[in-house]
Formats: sequence, structure tokens, C-alpha cells
Amino acid sequence: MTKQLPKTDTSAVNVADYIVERLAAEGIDHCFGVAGDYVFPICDAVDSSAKVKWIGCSNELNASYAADGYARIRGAAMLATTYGVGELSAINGVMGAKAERSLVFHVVGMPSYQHQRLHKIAHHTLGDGVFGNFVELSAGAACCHAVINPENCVVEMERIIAEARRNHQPAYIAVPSDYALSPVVSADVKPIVPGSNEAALKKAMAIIAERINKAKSIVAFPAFTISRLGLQKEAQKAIEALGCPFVTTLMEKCVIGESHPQFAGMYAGAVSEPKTRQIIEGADLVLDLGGVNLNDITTAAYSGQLDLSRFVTVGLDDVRIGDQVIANVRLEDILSELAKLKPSSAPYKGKPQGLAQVNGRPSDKITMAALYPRYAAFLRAGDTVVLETGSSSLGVTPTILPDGVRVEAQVLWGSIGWATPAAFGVALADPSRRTILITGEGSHQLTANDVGAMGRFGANVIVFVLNNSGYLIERALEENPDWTYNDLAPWSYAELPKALGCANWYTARVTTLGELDEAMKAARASQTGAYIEIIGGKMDMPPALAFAHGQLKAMYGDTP
Ligand SMILES: Cc1ncc(C[n+]2csc(CCOP(=O)(O)OP(=O)(O)O)c2C)c(N)n1
Ligand SMILES: [Mg+2]
Repeated sequence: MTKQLPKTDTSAVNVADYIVERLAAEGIDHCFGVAGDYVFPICDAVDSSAKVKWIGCSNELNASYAADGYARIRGAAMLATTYGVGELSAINGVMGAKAERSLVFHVVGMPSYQHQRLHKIAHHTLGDGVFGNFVELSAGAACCHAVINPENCVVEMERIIAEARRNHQPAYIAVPSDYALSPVVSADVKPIVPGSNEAALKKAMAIIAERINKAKSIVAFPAFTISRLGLQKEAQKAIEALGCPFVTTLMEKCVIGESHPQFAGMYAGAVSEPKTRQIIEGADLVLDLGGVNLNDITTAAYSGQLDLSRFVTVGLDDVRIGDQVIANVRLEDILSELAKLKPSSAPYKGKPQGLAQVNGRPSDKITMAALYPRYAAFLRAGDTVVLETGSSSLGVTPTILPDGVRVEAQVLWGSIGWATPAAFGVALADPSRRTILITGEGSHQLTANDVGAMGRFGANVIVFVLNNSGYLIERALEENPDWTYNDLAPWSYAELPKALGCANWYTARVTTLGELDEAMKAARASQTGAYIEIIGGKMDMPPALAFAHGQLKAMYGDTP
């Protein structure tokens, strides 16, 4: 697709309008943020744009999480915050997007060039007349940055967009408020589209093909970056052409349908099914497609035995085989080359696992053993599930889910509160799918105010809040579960949507399985958003969390 750059040949186009139009050309039609005087020109440009809609959030942290959720679905998102106070509040969310490779363009309005030049003492500064104090902080949460002026605007926007696309990570764009309103100086540029160097691609494929031919057993290991880049179909085609089994970690939950005959299960070190573990740990060749992240969570406290010398790692922009690195090779190009291969034998055929049996009687209290199979039965093709860090994600990820369900979670960065605004961003990014938020109540307390934004902007999310009287995951990760810092203010969660302006949402507070089943039915039928508070046991945890409870030394290291 050729991108249409905004016109710059009339003096009517100012820097702010240009930036908004240029980001719109990247497929962005919503801008998350919080207004402020230094960023007014950007806000005005969004509000008067026919292409990009302003989505005001309760605070900048929420806005950054929402932008991350949006970017995961649409490939890129726009976030606008004001100087200092706004951008610093957004940093955790933008840094999370960097860690998890989600492309957020963070546009920040700075004090005017004139005031910067005069070293004025201005609000939102340290009172020192210095205006560069925060650029480096915000830039640290991005893979590239630019401070824009009318002369560099057109060229810098192309550089920034290309670099952010190459790394698939956030970009930071700072714009002094007077420059934002100045006419842009035109420049003769073309969009830079990341692509492979042909010779490098050939070389990489020759080495990969040789490794494939020599290997007695191959397994594909698609990475979370496959979904960030929207390459799910391409990865599936490549894996089908290879004919080998594929395994995922919980960061890639449902990246390819779990009923696919080549799916060999979820790998999580020692808590994997023995067959899954044997397939990946015993393989001669592990084709890592996208750069899997083998962290403490995905490996269940480093409990597996993966031999990295058997890995071929296809990164976003390079291929690594042992000590050899072939640069300038794009993941999408390797996938399409792999898709041309002809398997030498019949494809692997695993035994697809069915959905877990729904259990328990209607009058029973809600246990975790009964809750997670119910989620699997509730979810259907066309749903996007946003999972919060906490016991819920450790309960949902090992549960087989129906094909066509998409799952988004922030496994590596793991900042609680992420999932509520992220679900909002996901819902706005693709209203043709139903967005389901599954969160614990402790995490929800950090960012629940943007349930109000869901109502305001018609994002019809179905929200499940597990209320288990505190931070269960933390109780499980400590010797003593009863520290008071794991307790919470006992909110009336099911009353939040009404208080936050979601007047006609379906809401329920459920304590028995019968009530839960009814509420799930009503939520599914609801034409608006729905919000279900589920009362769970204070120490009732899914098996994966119970396992972690027994592995504290491996998780955190021994006591000194
Ligand atoms: C921003 C941030 N602060 C603190 C933590 C530490 N933390 C991880 S999980 C968690 C508690 C989650 O509790 P809840 O959402 O109620 O889920 P539960 O495990 O109880 O189901 C906390 C405080 C974190 N990951 N991120
Ligand atoms: Mg909790």
C-alpha cells in the first residue's frame, strides 16, 4: 500500500496539523490523551481533523495503556500528553509498550521555543529555566525521538516513523507550542518502508533451509511479535509449510488457533504437559519466529531445559544462528519464504485438546476450578480477551480457548492496572469484535476510572472483575499470605459503571455458579457494556499459581 503524505505546499498547513495527518496515514484514527496548555495545538489539530478523533482519558497513564491496547490491534497508536506532568505520568505505559513491542507515537507539547530561548521560569518545569529535563526521560521509553521544528518536521516524521516501524516500539515526538502553530516547511521525502536486503534474505534462507534438512526433529516457536505485527496468518502458513509441531508460551496465547492439528501445547518449563516439553526441549531445531521472550513467567521460574544452541531466531530485523547474525532481514519476508517450502514428510498431527468440562452446581460458591472452564465455554470466535497480570492470567492462559479468540496480555512488563484501559483501546481499535476484560480487583483499582471512558465512547466491553479480597498473586508469592499490604479498600465494584456514567450497562455481583452463569448469558446478550463482579475465595488460586508458590527460590533467588 502506498502511503499518501500530507500536502505541505500551502502555508495553511501547520506543524501540528501535519503531524496528525501524517500519523493518520499510518492507519491511526483515534488519539488517546489528556489535554494541557502546551499540547493545545496538537489537541486542536486532532479535534479539527476529519480523520483522527480525540479520546480523552482520566489520566495519562490510562491513556498510554489504552494506546498500547489500540496499537496491538491496529499496528500503531497515537498518544498526546502535555509537557512534564503529563508525559511523565505516561512513562510507565509507554515503557511497557517498548518492552512488549507495541508501537505508540507519543506526541508531547512543550513550552514555546520563544520561552525556551529566554529561559523563562514556567509551570510544569523545575523552575530552573531548563527545558530539556524531560526529553531524555520520555525518549528513554521510546526507540527513537525528535524535537520538532517547522524545518525538520517533514523529514523527522519520516525518520521517526520508519525507525519505530523497524523496531516496532514507541516513538517520542516533542513539539514546542509555537512551532506547532507555524507553517511546515515542505521537503521532498518519500515514506521509508522497512524491507529486507535481498542478498541477506537469500543467505539467511539458505542457512535455515540447510538446518531444516539436517534436523531430525523441528519445532516452530512463534513469538508474541507475530501478533504485534499482525502476521498471524503469515506465521500459520509458514508453520503449515514446515509441517512441524508448534508450541507457544503464555505470551502467545491463541496466536494461532489452539485446535490447529500442529499445535503441540503451551510451553512453560516444568509445568508444561510432558509431551509438549519433550517436543521442544528434545528438538534438533527450534525455529523461533519473532524472538520469543524466555523470562521468569514464560518459563515458570526458569524451570525448563531449552538448549539455545539449537535455536534459529528470526528477529524483526535479523536472523541469529548461534554466534552468526544476519542483519537487514525482516520477519515477514522470512515467513513468506518459509511458506514456500514443501514438507518432506506428512505434517505433524497432535491430539487437539477439547475445552475443559464446565463443573459445579448452581448453588455452589465460585471456585477457581469452576471459573476458568466457564470462561472457556463463554468465549467464542470474534472475542478479544484482555488479561490482567495476577491470578486471573495464570488461570486463563493454561485453559484451552476456542479458535478465533484473540488474547492480549502484558506478560513481560506486568504493570497492574494495564488491562482496564488496554481493553478500552482494544475495543475502539476494532468494534467488529467483542472485547472481554478479565481482571483482578486489586489491579482494577489502579485504573478503573476509565470504565467511564468506555461508556462515554461507546466501547461495549464485557468486564469480569475477580474480587478475592486483595492481591492473591502476592499472597501466593510470599511465605506469609497475610501481610496487610495485600489487603484492599472494599469497593462496591458492581456499582462503578453507574457512578462512572455508564448508565445503561448490564451489571451484576455474583457469588454462586448459578448467578455467574446467568450473568454471563445476560452480558453476552447486552447491546451495551457489561460488568460482572465475581466473588472468589481469598486463597483460592489456579494451579499455575500454586506451582509458583512452591518455587519462590527459583523465582527470586536464594535468601542471602
Ligand atoms: C504497577 C504495579 N504495581 C505493583 C505490582 C505488583 N503486583 C503484581 S500483581 C499484584 C496484585 C494483583 O491483585 P489482583 O488484581 O487483585 O489479582 P489477584 O491475584 O488477586 O487475582 C501486585 C500488587 C505490579 N505488577 N505493577
Ligand atoms: Mg485480587
